Amino acid sequence: MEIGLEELQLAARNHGMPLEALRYDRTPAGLHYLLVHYDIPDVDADRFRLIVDGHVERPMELTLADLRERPKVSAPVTLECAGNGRALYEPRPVSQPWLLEAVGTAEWTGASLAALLAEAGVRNGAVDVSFAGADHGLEGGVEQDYERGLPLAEAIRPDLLLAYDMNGHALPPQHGFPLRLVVPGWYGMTSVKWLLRIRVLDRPFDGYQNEHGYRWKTEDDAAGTPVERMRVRSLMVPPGFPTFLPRSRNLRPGPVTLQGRAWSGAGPVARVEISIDDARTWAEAALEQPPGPHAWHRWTFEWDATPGDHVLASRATDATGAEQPLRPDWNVGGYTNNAVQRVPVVVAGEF
Ligand SMILES: Nc1nc2c(c(=O)[nH]1)N[C@H]1C(S)=C(S)[C@@H](COP(=O)(O)O)O[C@H]1N2
Ligand SMILES: [Mo]
Repeated sequence: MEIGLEELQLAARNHGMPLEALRYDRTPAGLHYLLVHYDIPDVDADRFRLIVDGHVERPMELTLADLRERPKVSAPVTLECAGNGRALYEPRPVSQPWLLEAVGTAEWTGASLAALLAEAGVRNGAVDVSFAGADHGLEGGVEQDYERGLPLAEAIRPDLLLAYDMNGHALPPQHGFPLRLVVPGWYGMTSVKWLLRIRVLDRPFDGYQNEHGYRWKTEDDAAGTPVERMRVRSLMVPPGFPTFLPRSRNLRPGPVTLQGRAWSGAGPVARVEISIDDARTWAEAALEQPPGPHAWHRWTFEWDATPGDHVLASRATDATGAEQPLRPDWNVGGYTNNAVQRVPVVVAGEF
């Protein structure tokens, strides 16, 4: 099935992170992947108010200045779109046709969500917290503001941020100016951009993006299970130099340092293995400490490249023992494809 114009339209708006940018600990803002369901909304920072209401003792309304006056929290956080790898499924679910590059790690700075909720006073009986953005659209036949619900137990984790800065500067419009939620460890859809309203609910959130969107299922009419934490994954900085089309990789013979990143929403990465023979045999890569508990690890692997054709691959295992599969795990929405990446290379003295 060829990529259609409707998918191209989405792909042209929502760009990935060029994989050579895996070299940076923190992805420069313009290289960070981007995913916008509807339009980038126009939010006036001077008139902006964040509403905190619902099942709380003290509803709140905060300006940006109020938020910036609160204790600052900052952390590098790896975000990945749940649809990363969708275009590699067969058949390909029709939506944003990501290959492998829907990932990035920015330094997010803002106010603690847990502290704000504590101040608002979550009442007994609360179960979910919903986060609504300023962007509006029609999706699956439902007109909606982009809104996601999160179980209360996740919302009061100490590491969730109401972020107003990305890499030390005010959020760019496309990444949620003036305020966004950042939920470390979860796929990106939970980190609501252009955040306007936080509602504490005494019943499960039943909005479209949780009930219909982002459900893992293998049958169209099944209810499925919610897509939540990022599965363990590793990616490689494309080695050598590309052929313009088809973007295959070319290398000279001799020693070369392969490098990349690995992450998991279930905790630290325990091991990265590299194969240079199309996933037949594996050898362990050197794994570095991540720049923060919710940021990717860098890995390196010394390879003495020999002339000929090779297929390189990297495979990560996280602290829970979860390992990247060799083949993708097909599902209706095209989510959570963490299959091992294959990188064909040609090694030659001359091309
Ligand atoms: N309000 C709003 N928040 C949103 C989205 C959106 O379309 N609207 N997209 C989500 C999805 S699917 C992802 S993967 C991340 C992407 O964040 P980024 O564009 O800053 O990389 O934002 C999430 N937050
Ligand atoms: Mo996403």
